[in-house]
Amino acid sequence: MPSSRLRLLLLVAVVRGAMRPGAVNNRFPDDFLFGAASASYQVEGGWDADGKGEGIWDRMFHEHPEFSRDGQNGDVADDSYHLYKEDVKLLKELGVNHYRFSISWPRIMPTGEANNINQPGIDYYNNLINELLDNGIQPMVTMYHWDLPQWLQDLGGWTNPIIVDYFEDYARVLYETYGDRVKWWSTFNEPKSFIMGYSRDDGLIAPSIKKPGVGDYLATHHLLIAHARAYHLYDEQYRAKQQGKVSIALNTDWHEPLTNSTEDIAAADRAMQFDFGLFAHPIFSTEGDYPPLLRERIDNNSKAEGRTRSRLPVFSKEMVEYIRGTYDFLGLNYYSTTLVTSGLTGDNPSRERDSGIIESVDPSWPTSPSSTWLKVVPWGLRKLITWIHQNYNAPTIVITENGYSDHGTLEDTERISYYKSHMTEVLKAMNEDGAHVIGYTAWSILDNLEWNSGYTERFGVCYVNISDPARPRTPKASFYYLKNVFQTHEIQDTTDGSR
Ligand code: GBE
Repeated sequence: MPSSRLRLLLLVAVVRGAMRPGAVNNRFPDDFLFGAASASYQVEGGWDADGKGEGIWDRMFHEHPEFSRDGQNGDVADDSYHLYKEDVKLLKELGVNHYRFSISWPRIMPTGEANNINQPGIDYYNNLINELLDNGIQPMVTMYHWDLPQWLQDLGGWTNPIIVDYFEDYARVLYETYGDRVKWWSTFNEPKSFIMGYSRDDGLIAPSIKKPGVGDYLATHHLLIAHARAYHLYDEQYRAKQQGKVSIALNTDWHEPLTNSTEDIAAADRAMQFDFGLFAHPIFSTEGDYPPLLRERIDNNSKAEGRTRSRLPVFSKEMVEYIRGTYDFLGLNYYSTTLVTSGLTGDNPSRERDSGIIESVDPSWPTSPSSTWLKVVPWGLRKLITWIHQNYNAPTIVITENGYSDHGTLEDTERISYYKSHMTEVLKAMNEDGAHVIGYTAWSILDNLEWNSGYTERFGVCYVNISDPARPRTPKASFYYLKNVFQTHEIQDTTDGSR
């Protein structure tokens, strides 16, 4: 029996809406949306099938096979271009509400230009969408999960302001063609990840442009405008008729101060602003524009480097207003957490150096056996959700990715623990911190091409045998575990994926 003081506190929390009455941390609301995710380059294959154009990842891996840890690339991948009906069968068996997949821009527009449409590419996504709907699954579509048409990259890709027009044309084709059936749109997946294609000094991320502290900010600037264009286009021409939602999927690690010193607390805040605020503040904050802290630091550093203008481009007042508020929900991808202290590291200049932070991990955190970066820190997800809730106007959040990698075992107990502990933290953020989370999407339905890690790092709840040209898929224990949760809306205590 709770003490009367505790009962009073609970009552206050319920009244203030900070808690769902009767909610417990192992049960999701009845209308909560469960799903699974993938991305075009990672699963489709058919890299030049039926008139598809070359994408920047095709170009990079063909020129640099050594950029892949096991020599695998997206030429065939899971062959979902041909096997999509099998994928839908698995998704149905898993019991998802939605399938989050991305459209390959060069598959439907080989050069990226809207006057150059590849009909078989258009048909492929029509078939996939119709197959999903026939099986009671909602398509949740990402417009851009990093596979830019090479033709547009040859013009500078995301560093050329003209890309914004091309992206708007692309978005128009998508709404026009699929918007009658697609009600969930994300413009971009993980800007923080793909802008590294314009900055990393190892060139491992397509298009391998090594311009740290310049190329990445330019790309950021243009993708934010492109996002807003696609949002306003929907608002002005499609929303009334199609009644869907448009947003963006952002990712970050949670950044925890290394110690509770004032300096480390400030450093952790800087890390959050550089990794997340850079993209979130212009769209989700009350004031809009880049975070003032970034404006100040990057402007100062640029001045000290003898530049006449900041490496972080400037939005006009009109543009700040144009971008601000362009969301119907916030898509959030979370995998891991880091510890942060202050210090200078990285290329000079670089976004890393501008941020003035040094990251580490706690050696006691469990690690994925196949990953260099994935430490298992479930509480980081709750802190992240709650931080977003408090800093960006309590947005409606869909967890658009969360998942765990290993070498591909079918008895994937660790993956089950990962899902279980992370879903529990989502519930705590909802029930105890009042965050508005309406959906959770597992990454990934299938083992797939994990970018530079190839198939050495596998995130699927289904195993894919890539030695077999038929690419057979086999559900892992985690598949059955998630199926149970998705069906009952209750987090099961077992870790054996009872079949
Ligand atoms: C997401 O990225 C992606 O949306 C998805 O496509 C991907 O398959 C999935 O998560 C799993 O990774 O030591 O510098 O080489 C840094 C997650 C690389 C964010 C890995 C880039 C995590 C950003 C590692 N990170 N990624 S290192």
